[in-house]
Amino acid sequence: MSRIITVGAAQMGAIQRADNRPAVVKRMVELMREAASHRCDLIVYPELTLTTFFPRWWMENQDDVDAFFEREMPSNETAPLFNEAAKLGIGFSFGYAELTPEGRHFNTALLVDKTGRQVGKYRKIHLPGHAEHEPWRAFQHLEKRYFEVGDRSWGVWNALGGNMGMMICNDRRWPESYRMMGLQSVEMILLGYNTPRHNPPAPDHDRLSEFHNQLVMQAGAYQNGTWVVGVAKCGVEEGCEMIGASSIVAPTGEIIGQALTQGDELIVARCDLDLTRSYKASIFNFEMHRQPEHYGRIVQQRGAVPPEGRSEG
Ligand code: CDV
Repeated sequence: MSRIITVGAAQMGAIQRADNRPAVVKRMVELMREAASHRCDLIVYPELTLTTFFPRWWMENQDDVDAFFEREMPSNETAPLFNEAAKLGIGFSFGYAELTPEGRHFNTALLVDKTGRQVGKYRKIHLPGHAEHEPWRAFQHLEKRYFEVGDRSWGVWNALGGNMGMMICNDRRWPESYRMMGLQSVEMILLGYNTPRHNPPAPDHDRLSEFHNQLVMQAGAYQNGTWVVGVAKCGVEEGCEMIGASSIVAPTGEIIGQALTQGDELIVARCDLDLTRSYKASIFNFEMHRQPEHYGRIVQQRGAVPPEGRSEG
C-alpha cells in the first residue's frame, strides 16, 4: 500500500526590514506556482514567513513591535496567497506573528487544506532567547519578550490524506515536541525555522549549526516514525546569517531532499505516508514497547549537580 503526498519545502532567502508583505507574498506565490508545476499536494514555508526575523531587535514602542504582527488571516496582504492556493488546489502551511483580538501575541503556524479550509493552527511553545535587552549580544533574540508561550499544545489533524502536525523552529530541538505528536499518530510534521548561525551565549556551537539542525530532525523523525519537512528562512538578513539546509526527512531518519542554496528554493519529494507504518508497528510501537509507568517521577537532585551558566538564546 502507499499513500503519497507530494510535498514542496519552500525555503525562503533573506527578508529585509524594508521588504513589505506584498513583495514577500509575491515570492511565496512564485514558489507555490513552481510547487504546483511539480504536482505538489502541499507546500510548506518557514517560521515568521511574512517579515524579517524581528526578534533580533530591541524595541520599546509596542506599535513598532505590533507592526510585525497579523491581526487577521487572511488579510488584504496575504489574500493573494490564499487565492492562488485555491486556484491551484494546493494545501499550504506557513508561519506568522499572530496578534489575537484579545491582544495576545503568538508565534504561529497555520495549515490550510486543498479546499482553502484552515484546518490547523499551532502556537510555538519553546520560545528561545531572552526577555530583556542584552546589549553584549551581536544581535538580540527577544522571542521571550514579544511572544507568549503557545496555549494549545501540539495538535495532529487529519488532512491532505494523512495525520499532519506542526512545530516551530526551536521546538525541533526538544524530543517532547515530536513525541507529543508521535503519541497522536502523526505521519508528517511541518516545521519552519529561522536559525542564526551565531549563537551569542555559546559561540562554540556555531560550527555545528547545520549538524544540530539535521541531528534533531532526523532523530525526531525516526523515533516517532514520521516524515519531517523542515523549512528555513535563511541567508543574510539585516547582517545576520541564518542557516539554510531545508530538509525533507523520512521516517527512516534519512534526509531524502535538501536545499543547496541560501535563497528562495523549492525542494520536492513524493512522501509515502505508509512508510511510517513499519516504524509505528515494530520498533516504535508505543503501545507495545513504551514503558511510561516505569519511567518514574523525576526526583530533583538525586545527587546530580545542576550545570551552571547564563541563559541560552
Ligand atoms: N527561531 C528560533 O527558534 N531559533 C532558535 C535559535 C535562537 C537557537 C533555533 O532553535 O533555531
